[in-house]
Amino acid sequence: MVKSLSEKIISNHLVEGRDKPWEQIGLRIDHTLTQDATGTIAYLEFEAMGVARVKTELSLSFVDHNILQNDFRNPDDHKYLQGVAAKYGIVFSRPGNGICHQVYLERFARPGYTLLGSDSHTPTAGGTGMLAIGAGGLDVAAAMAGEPFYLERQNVMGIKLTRTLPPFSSAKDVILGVIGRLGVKGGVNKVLEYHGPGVKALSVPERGTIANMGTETGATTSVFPSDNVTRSFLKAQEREQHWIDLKADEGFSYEENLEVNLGEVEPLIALPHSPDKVRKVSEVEGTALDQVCIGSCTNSSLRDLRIAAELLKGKRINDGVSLTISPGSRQVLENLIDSGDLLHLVKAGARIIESACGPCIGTGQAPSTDGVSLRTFNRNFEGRSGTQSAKVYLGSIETAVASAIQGEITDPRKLGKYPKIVLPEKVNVNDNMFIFPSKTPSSTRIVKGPNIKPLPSFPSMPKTLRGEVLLKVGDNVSTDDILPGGSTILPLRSNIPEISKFTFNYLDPEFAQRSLDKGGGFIVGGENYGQGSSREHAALAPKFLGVKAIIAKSFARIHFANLINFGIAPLIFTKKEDYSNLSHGDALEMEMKDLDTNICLRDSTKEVQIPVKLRLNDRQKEVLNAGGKLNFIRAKQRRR
Ligand code: MIC
Ligand code: SF4
Repeated sequence: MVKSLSEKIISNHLVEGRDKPWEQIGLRIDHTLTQDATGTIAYLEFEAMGVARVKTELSLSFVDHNILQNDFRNPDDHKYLQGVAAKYGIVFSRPGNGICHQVYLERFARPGYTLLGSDSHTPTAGGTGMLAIGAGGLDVAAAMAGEPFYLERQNVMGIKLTRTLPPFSSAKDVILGVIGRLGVKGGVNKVLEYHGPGVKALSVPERGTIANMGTETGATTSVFPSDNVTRSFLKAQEREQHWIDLKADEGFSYEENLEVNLGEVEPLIALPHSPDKVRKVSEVEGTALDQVCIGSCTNSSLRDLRIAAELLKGKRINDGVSLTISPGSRQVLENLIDSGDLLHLVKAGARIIESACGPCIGTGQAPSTDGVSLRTFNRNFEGRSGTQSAKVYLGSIETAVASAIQGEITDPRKLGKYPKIVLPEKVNVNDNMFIFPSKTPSSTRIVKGPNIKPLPSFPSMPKTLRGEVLLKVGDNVSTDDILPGGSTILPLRSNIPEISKFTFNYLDPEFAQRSLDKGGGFIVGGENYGQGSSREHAALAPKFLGVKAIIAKSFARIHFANLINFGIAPLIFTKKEDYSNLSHGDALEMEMKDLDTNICLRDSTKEVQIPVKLRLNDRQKEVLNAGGKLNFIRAKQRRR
């Protein structure tokens, strides 16, 4: 039977469920990764599982998000993570070593393997032909403890690439085009599988850019074949032995198809405040800019920064613009130093910042009031930059450089001749910033600073849910809306009671107190509720405040799983029109006894009954009934 590339990897890792079609399947996870902003909670959860050593082939813990050290809280988290890594057999990537996805791609990604990461951009590694999926920290902790990762039925969408990119169009424009076509929820429960003759014209970092931002369609993952380009990339990283040849079988026909003629790709840009508001750069040319930021896990590879350096060589950025550059990894930085490219960037006026997430998650470099910022990043949700009134555009390296020089959004094709860069056959590899697990784990001391609070515990699901509608929101509410990032809130990621106070901080600053005062209640959402980040805090904090169920038109995949993992019922309107029948303050009641699919929600304020659905499989029901996955796993261990 002919198979797609992702199905081949699935078959090799299937521990539960049938091979095809993909129904509920359990997958063996080879590698896991965490980052510090989701990692502290994930490791507290892992510790609570009582496992002596990780059971994966390789687990990694990165520090790249909360690297500002304004007080003791972030460095305390780093220390805790380092201790956990040493004790439980996890490789620790020190702060300053780079962004998890970029570093992982360079040093660890392996064609044919599975990776589960507590960050939504984990699919970046799909650029090397592996099945890399983002999930909540608890699912990653469970994978480290040897549990399978469960996945719903997925559709495999084939994206055929033909021809080659013209000068000044790049991988970022390819994926912006795909996001523009699919929208921010067009990829939910899909695997985007790239194929066709155009694939070979893209380097692995360019494939990484495309796979990275597939997340913005809501897709579960994106995957590229592993070919000779992959082989050269791994060889340059001194890892040729990890290469295998991997592609979909000849004659495989995808359930859905999309085609991108690379030869026709033009420079594209996403307008504020959503990655799918995609236009041609030429349509918004002339928009004045205050800031240009180059970096993030989407666009900060050696390829990207060498292009930026070549284009900025001998030029000076515009007086009205601040240009920041954060290299994706220390390896990228070292190679830029070695090739002399860093000098061109510095001389042109770029502010070089640490190899980390930085401005992407709003830790530093917030734009000015009403500031307009063009970023090579992947998300531009309102307020994410740290400035509520800022307008953030997303574009390619080429567009960012042309715009930084001109001080306004500029079509990069105006820069003249496209530089030809040749990536080194062998890069400078330096693994000094990794700390490998202790050989004497029993002597490792785990230090928990005062901001690291124990995980709250929650009771099992009651038979009846009662309460008020605490908040009603519209479509595409992101996890940044539910639990924002930024340098004030991020240091509280290890402290659930404190971080909970910031739930819906910008949309409804009174939400947290109201929820506590009313003993919890319900949230009503539109389509794609919980899009964006994998942060389980967006489920954990509402749970802590007493939220019992979310009633929405549809959910984003990772957030849906996180809600179940923390014992919040994710209910879907049976008839979408009923969304307008529920109002803030309505008193609701529903029976959860058997966790049936069809549930009747009684609104005693309006005296109406609204049918809703709880679409869960048996395992998810058990988890929800137990009051969350941690209770469920603990109970399972007690039975063993
Ligand atoms: C993001 O890009 O939103 C983050 C910050 O990397 C998140 C993880 C987090 O909130 O810690 C993600 O994408 O999962
Ligand atoms: Fe970090 Fe931004 Fe990538 Fe998230 S999207 S991992 S914050 S660089």
